[in-house]
Amino acid sequence: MNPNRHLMTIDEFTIYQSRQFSQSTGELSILLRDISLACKLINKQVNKAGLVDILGAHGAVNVQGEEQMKLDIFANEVLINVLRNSADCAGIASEENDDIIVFDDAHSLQSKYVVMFDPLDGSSNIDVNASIGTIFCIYKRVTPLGTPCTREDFLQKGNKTMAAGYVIYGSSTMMVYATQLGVNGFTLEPSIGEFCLSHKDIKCPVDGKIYSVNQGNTNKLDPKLQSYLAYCMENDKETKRPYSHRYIGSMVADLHRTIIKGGIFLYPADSSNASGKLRLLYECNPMSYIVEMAGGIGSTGSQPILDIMPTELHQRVPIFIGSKNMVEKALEMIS
Ligand code: AHM
Repeated sequence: MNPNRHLMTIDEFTIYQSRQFSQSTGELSILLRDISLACKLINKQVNKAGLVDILGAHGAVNVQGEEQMKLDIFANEVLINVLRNSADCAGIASEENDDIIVFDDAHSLQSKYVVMFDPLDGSSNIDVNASIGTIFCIYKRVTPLGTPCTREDFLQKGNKTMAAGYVIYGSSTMMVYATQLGVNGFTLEPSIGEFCLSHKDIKCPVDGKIYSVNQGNTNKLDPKLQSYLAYCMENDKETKRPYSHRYIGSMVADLHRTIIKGGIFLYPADSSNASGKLRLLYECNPMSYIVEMAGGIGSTGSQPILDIMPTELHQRVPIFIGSKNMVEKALEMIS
């Protein structure tokens, strides 16, 4: 192996970025390193899913009334345990837990960050070997250091995000994370067990040709939304329609494609789900932060996702997200 390697690991990259700020304490870099460690452990288990008796419903039902798979529980526990041992995490909120978990040992009480995550998104895809992912975001707490963190630290607007990211367990495993400095992607190099910089300064194309939605829900949508979907399918040479339709049913996978190739992803409200299906804190906020840092848009249809003041840990919101021009067109048609 050439010792003058060109590979840059995620740790080297976060250290390089934090050196650009004289006030940086390196705590955010440590948290990102810990999350990447947890995701490597999850990845290992995801890769083995077909081999061991870990597939299938675990029988428990999560707070949204959905059946949990064993891998969801595993991923949740790994993230909680790694972050509990982290030097810089005051507490967590997870899509799989009713309430926040406070880390109240003497060291964690002094930590200034809290972390929210969806440990394994798109879990209905596990059985069929399609891509799934982990989504996370990091906030600076608002309660005083030295005290236990509270719900107030988690119920912050998305525009207060310090860093957000996802890991996609797909044909290769990749971690993408965003800070105010931009969005970068790291592919897991299995031979050294490190995420290495592979997609520098990711920008979401301003336009695209793919729309991503559960089209089976069309009859439950309001007429304006139905017209928008009809518009996506219409023949128009000038606007290069019809668009292609792609929908895996795994937000991380559908949005990863949207960010890289351009497009729009939507999960609107419908007659069965007045607020849509996806969760503000664990899915919509982190994904909107990443997409917006890459130059795209994340909206509920009537306001930017990142401007919502959350009132509940498990709040759901409708979402329209992706390439700037495509989302703007959708918003124009549904307003
Ligand atoms: P899950 O993690 O229980 O599978 O649910 C979350 C997923 C998102 O990843 C995805 O975008 C959406 O739910 C799919 O929902 P639907 O099957 O209603 O289209």
